[in-house]
Amino acid sequence: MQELGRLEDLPEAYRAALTEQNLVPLWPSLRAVLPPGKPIPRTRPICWPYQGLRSLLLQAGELTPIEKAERRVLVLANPGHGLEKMQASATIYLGMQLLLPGEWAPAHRHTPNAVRMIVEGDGAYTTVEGEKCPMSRGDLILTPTGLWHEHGHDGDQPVVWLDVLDLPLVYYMEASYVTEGKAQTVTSEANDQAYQRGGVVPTPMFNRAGQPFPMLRYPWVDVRAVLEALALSQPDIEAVQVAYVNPETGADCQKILGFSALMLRPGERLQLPARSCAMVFHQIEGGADVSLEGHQFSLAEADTCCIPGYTPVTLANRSKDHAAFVFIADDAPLQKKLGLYEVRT
Ligand code: GTQ
Repeated sequence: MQELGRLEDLPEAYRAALTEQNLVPLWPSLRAVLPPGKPIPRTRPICWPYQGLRSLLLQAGELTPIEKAERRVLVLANPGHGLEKMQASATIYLGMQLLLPGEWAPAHRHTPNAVRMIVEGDGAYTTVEGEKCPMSRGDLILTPTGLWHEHGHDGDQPVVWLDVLDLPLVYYMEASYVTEGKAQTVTSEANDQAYQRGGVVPTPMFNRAGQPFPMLRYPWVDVRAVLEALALSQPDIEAVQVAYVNPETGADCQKILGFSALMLRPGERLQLPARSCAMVFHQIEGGADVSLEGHQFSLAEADTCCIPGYTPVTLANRSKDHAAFVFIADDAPLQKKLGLYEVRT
């Protein structure tokens, strides 16, 4: 590839004249913005083990009352982007949130989409647009763009969950903002029972639900049971994986980030081809090794890691006797909508 002229090759006075008129020559930066073959990611492969994080999060519970935090969260920040940017990848934000018994994180709504993957504790709930969604380990709860949400806790132990938001993207688009609100009135319990069984959806008076987010809570007991059944009934399937979708349309459950759950059968090693999207892996149960060029992370329960796009990765269940379960988040839905999605085999 042809080497291009550098900024220093240009006369000082010429450069000053350009700057004066807010102009920039492209050629010194062309290879940086259009690198050959594949992007140069800022996103580094990073692992955030839960145990160390957990003790700091519990300490935050003592240091900062909920009223002073609104959301008591430690952000899983990728140093490749700069910690202060609070992003795991170009589009993905990850945060571990702590709610103590009796605490309440007040209602608000915002433009970024969020999901929560419950990590530990019982008795907490998120109310989304009046729908009360109880939180148990492994449950996925959506709080899509524009929907009111608040968190409460009637149990007696700390509750921790992983927040996954498309905040870095929405912030970059200068489209991120919040509206504060009053406590919501609970109008219904989580609607997950209505979509218990694939292939049928409620049609009250022959009317299909028109709302964009008909299902807000995906209980882990159900997702886990589907994975177990899939592994049993289709032993030759390449990957025992299910996507979290909108049960009315079958499309990804959110527009920007995609979510799935993967079961690694005892002793299984799964090679994933390089895909253009960045990925996050969060261990729900068991232990898995995540290997990519130059890095290996040994995920234990509740550990989280991220990898940049265009990177082949191998996931291996460390146990020969027990299945391992991994929650995966990526930005494939966004990339597909933009026509940027690639799989390189
Ligand atoms: O729980 O609403 O981690 O608004 C970041 C922003 C959690 C939340 C985060 C938020 C929330």
